[in-house]
Amino acid sequence: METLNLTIGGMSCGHCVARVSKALGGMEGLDVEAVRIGAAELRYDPERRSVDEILEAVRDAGYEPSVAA
Ligand SMILES: [Cu+2]
Repeated sequence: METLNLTIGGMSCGHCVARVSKALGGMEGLDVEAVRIGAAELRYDPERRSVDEILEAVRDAGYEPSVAA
């Protein structure tokens, strides 16, 4: 598993945290370590999941993710 830290624009409250958690929580090959307002800490299996797919899921939930440095 690889670690992936995201910064996520557009999150402002607990509902946003719940939406992002839900969007990511159902994905195979992805473990959600933590979601906070504006950030998420994830672990993913690069053989089953791409970073682009993960970013896409967050975008589909209505937010603006980017990979943290
Ligand atoms: Cu919110």
